[in-house]
Amino acid sequence: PFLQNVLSNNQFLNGTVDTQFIDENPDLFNLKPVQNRAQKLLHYLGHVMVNGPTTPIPVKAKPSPIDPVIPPVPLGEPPVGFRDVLLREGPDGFAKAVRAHQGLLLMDTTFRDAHQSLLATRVRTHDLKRIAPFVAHSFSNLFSVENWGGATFDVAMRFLCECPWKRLQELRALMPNVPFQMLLRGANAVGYTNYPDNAVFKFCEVAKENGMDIFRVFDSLNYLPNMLLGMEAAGAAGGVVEAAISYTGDVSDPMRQKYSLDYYLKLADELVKAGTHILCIKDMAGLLKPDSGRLLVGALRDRFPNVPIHVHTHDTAGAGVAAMLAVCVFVARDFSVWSVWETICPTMGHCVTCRCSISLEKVFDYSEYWEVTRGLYAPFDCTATMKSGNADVYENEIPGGQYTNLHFQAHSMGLGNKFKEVKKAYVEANKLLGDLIKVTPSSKIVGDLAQFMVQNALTRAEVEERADELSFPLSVVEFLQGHIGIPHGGFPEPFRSKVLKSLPRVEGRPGASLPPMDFQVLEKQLRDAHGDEITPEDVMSAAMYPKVFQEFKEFTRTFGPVDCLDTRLFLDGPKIAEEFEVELERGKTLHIKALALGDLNKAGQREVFFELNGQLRSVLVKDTV
Ligand code: 3PY
Ligand code: ZN
Repeated sequence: PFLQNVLSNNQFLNGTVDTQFIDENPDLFNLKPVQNRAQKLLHYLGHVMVNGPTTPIPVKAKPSPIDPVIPPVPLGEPPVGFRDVLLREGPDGFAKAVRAHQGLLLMDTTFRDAHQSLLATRVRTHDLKRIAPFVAHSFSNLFSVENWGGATFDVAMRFLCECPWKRLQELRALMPNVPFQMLLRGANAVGYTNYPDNAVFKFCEVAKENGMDIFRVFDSLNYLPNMLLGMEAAGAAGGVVEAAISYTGDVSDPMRQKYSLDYYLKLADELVKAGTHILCIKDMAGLLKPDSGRLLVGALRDRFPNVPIHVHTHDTAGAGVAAMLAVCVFVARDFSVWSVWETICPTMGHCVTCRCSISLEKVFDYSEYWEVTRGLYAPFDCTATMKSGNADVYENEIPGGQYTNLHFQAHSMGLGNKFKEVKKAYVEANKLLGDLIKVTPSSKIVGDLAQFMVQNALTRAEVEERADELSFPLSVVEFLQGHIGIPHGGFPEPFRSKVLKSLPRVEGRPGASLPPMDFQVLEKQLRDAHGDEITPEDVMSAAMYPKVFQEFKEFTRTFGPVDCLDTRLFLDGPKIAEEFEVELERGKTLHIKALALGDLNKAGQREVFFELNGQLRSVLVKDTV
C-alpha cells in the first residue's frame, strides 16, 4: 500500500524493526511535514489575502458584504415527492405518473443552468447546500431539480476547487424526495469532445449510484447515433432517459426550413422509437417564439399522446415566459428563479402564477435567498456588463451560457463596443460551417471560428476563398474531420475539403472507432500519483478531465478543503481583524481571526498571521502580485 512516511507504517510503530529497516525503506523517512486541514486552509486564506482570488474574475466587482438568510425549514423528513414514485415504480412507472399528472410540472434549473448562464457556473456547493433542505420541504412537488452535468462538472474542479461528486452526494442527502436531473452531452458526457463508449456508460453508472435520477441526453449536432449512445448509457444505468432535441431556427419561418417542423418530428420519431421515457425540446438559446412553440409542441403532443414532453428554454430576448405560457397547455416545463431582473432564464414566479401547485409565498422566500446569494457572486454576474436582454439572439442563435460568456470576453479584452461585431461574425461563422445546431460543443466551434475571423479581420467570403491556406482553430479542423459527429445536411463543401486537404476523416459515429478506456490502468496511475484514497468517482473525473483533475488534487493537497469556506472568504479572503468560523465537518469547527499581513521579505514572501482556535499561527506566502 501507499505509505506516506514511517509514522504511518505499522511495522515501525509496532517496534518490530531493526536498523536495516532504514536502509531498506528510505522513502519512509522522507518526513515532509503533512499539514493538517486547518493549516492548509490558513495557507489558502493567506494566499488570497496576498495575491487575490485563485479563480479568474471576469468583472471588477467584490462579493456583496450582505449574508443570505436561509428561510426556516420545518423539522423532520420532507414530504414525499416524485422521487418516491420513481423509486417505487422505476423509470417507466415514473414516466407514466408524470404523463398522468394533471397540471404543470416544473424543473428548477437554479442549481445548474441558471447559474451556468448568469454567473459563469460559479455557484458553489456551499451555497447550494444551505438552501437544499428548504427546496426539499417547500417544493416537494417539483418534477426535478436540475443540479448537475453540463459545465458544472468541469467548473467545480477547475475554478471552484471542489469535487463535483461530493456536490451530488451532499445534495442527495439533503433532498431525498425530489428527482435530480443532469445534463448529459450524449457521447461527449460532461466534456467537450467524444469519449470512448465505455467511458460514457461508466460515467452514467457512477452518476446513478451517486443519486442521479433523470438524464437529459442531447447531442450538439442532434446527431442520432451519438444521442442513442447517450440514451443507452443512461438507460443501462437505470436512469430516467430524457432525450432532448436541441432546437434552432424557427419552425414557423418559411425561410428557415433547414430545421423545419418535419425535421423535428422525424427526429422525435426516432427518439421515441428508441424508448425515451421523456421527450425534451431543448431551446438553449431561447429561440422558441410563442407561435412556433404552439406549432411544434402541439404537433409533438398529437403525435405522441403517451410520452411526457418537457420544454426547456432561455429568456435572452425576453420572450421566454411568453413562449412557456403558450406551450404549457401541452406539457411539463421548467423554470429557474432569480429574483432580480432577468436576462437569460425565465423565472419561476411567472409560471407559478399560472398553472401549478407551488406556493408563491415559498417562491418569494426562495427568491430572497438567491437574490442575496447572487450578490456574493458579483465578480461573475453577467448583469455587470449586460444590461438588458437582446432580441438579436433570433439572428445569431447564441446559446444562453455562451451569450454571457462571449459578452464577458469582449468586455475583458476592452472590446465591449465590439460585441456586436463578434455576434455578426458568429452568424457568418455559422453559415460557413453549414448552419449548425449550436450548443456545447458545436457552439464553441462556431464561437472559435467567429473569434478567429474578428482577430484576423476576415469576412466570410475571404475565409471561403482562402480556406486552404488559413490556420484555423483546432476545434474547427476537428469538427470538419468528424470528431463530434455529422451535422444535419452533411459537412459544408467545398469548405471542408479545402480546410482538411489530406487530413484523416472520421467515418460515422466517432466513439465507435475510439479504443475503450482501461479504468483499472487509470486507477493504478491515479493511486501512484495521488495515494490510496482514489475513489471510483475520482477515476471518472480523471477519465473526463485528466489535467483538470490532477490540478484539482494538487491544489487540495496544498490548500485543503476550500469548499468549507464561505463564498466571500473563498473569493476574497478575510479582512484584517475579521473573525469567522469554518465548519470542516459536523462538530468540527475552526474559529479563525485574521490578524496581520507582514512586510515583503527578501525572498519575496509575506508572513500572514492568524489566530486559530485561540492560538497564534502564521503562514508564509509568496507575493506574486
Ligand atoms: C451545456 O452543455 O452545458 C448546456 O448547458 C447546453 O445548453
Ligand atoms: Zn439551458
